Amino acid sequence: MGRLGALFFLLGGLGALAQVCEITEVDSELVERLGQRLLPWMDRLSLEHLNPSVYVGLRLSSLQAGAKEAHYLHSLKLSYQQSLLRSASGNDNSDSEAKPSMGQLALYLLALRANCEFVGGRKGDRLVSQLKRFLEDEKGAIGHNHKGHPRTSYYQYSLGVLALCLHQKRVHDSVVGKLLYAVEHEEHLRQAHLSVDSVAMAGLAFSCLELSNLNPSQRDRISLALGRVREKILKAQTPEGHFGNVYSTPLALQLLMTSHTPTVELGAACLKAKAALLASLQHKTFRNPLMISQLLPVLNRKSYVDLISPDCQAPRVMLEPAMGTSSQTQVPEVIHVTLKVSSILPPYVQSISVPAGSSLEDVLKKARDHGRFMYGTQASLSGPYLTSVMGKKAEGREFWQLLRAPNTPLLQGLADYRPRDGETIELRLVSW
Ligand code: B12
Repeated sequence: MGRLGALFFLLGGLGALAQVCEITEVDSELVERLGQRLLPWMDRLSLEHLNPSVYVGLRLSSLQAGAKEAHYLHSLKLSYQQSLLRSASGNDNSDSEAKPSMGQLALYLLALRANCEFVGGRKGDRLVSQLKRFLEDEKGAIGHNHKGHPRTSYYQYSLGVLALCLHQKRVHDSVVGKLLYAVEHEEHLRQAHLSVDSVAMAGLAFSCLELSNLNPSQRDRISLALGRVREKILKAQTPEGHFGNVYSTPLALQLLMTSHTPTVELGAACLKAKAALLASLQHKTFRNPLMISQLLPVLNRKSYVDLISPDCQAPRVMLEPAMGTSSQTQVPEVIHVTLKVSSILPPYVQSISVPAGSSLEDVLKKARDHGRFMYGTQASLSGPYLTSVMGKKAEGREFWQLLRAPNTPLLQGLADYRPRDGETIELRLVSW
């Protein structure tokens, strides 16, 4: 057999072995280092900073944070229940205080399931009714003819359906129907760069519904939609192996792992994606706690669908805080970043000097404190979200997009992206 023949033989063999989407064991040190990055975030216990996704990610991982983890759930319960129930009862005078959104309420319900709890009692029932109401409102916003859009997004809609399903709460066929329609006519989910995340979240919701059989009259449509989701995700694989981009790959893998229909294509695609993810872990691509929280379950071969019947007794390794690295005494090098805003009149262009390693948020702060630049942000589970620039607020379905000139959308937000010397960053008001 020639060399080429041997290669085909080997690849064929691998393909034949790898049929379902299996994530084989990952170097435990690598996983631990990833988990350690979550620990400092778990000390931030205000409503603005509490992140139910972090709790879910940790509980579905091979790691634990002992008492810190229990305290975190306790703080989540206090803050979320208080603020959600207050807004439900109409006794809410705290307009200035952000209330958890539909998706955040859904993630909170996931966190309860991750601790093997079912929502129950009077307070629990009110949370369930609130989430059902949110979904009904969103269904209304999409409209009978499916021409409208949810006020939040199909991603949050899917999270809502998933959360109720995990708690064995049935939603009306017409609510599931809107999500089915969106996947069947996928242009509704095609929101530029983020279609893979949204499709994967819809798939996780369908996968839960399929297993729980809560909407039996839609069984066949759900199975077909799941097939479409898988197909779409597989088609979105990049030559490096990511599904969509590096940050949508964890959710995509969570979804693919729920598939029990083995195909050679599926197994091979997952092997490639795992290799790509491992390579990015070496490069510390995953620093954002939300992103880490979506990845950790995958590295432990789990998905959100496992929250149907979570294993709360599974042994998990205790996380120890990372050793501090020696502080640098050298004066850091200064870099120059050009900040550009063309969506306003007159356009803004300014070169800003910051220490090397600064985040884009540091650049914006410097431009504001030492010039005429203005911007506003809003806290989110992914970090600070840019909401306004030079007094111009993104409204409705607009957002301030972050780009590296000339035209490359950034894959990270203000707090995480670190510009290089000489780079031009554009802030552009666009519709999604
Ligand atoms: C929907 C969505 C959007 C919508 C949000 C509007 C809306 N009404 O929903 C739009 C299209 C506007 C958007 C924009 C961006 N997004 Co986006 N988005 C998502 C998505 C699919 C779901 C977010 C969500 O609803 N989460 C659930 C709710 C409960 O959590 P939440 O915190 O309350 O949700 C809010 C925030 O997530 C915020 N938001 C959305 N995207 C981003 C990105 C960042 C960095 C921040 C800080 C906040 C933020 O909008 C949500 C609604 O208010 C995620 C996918 C994922 N895997 O998480 C990507 C995702 C979070 N987005 C991402 C990115 C990169 C961006 C942009 C920075 C792209 C760009 N180059 O401009 C911008 C944000 C720029 C800014 N102004 O700060 C990445 C983040 C990767 C990372 N390293 O952290 C993700 C993971 C997608 C991906 N695979 O690349 N996004």
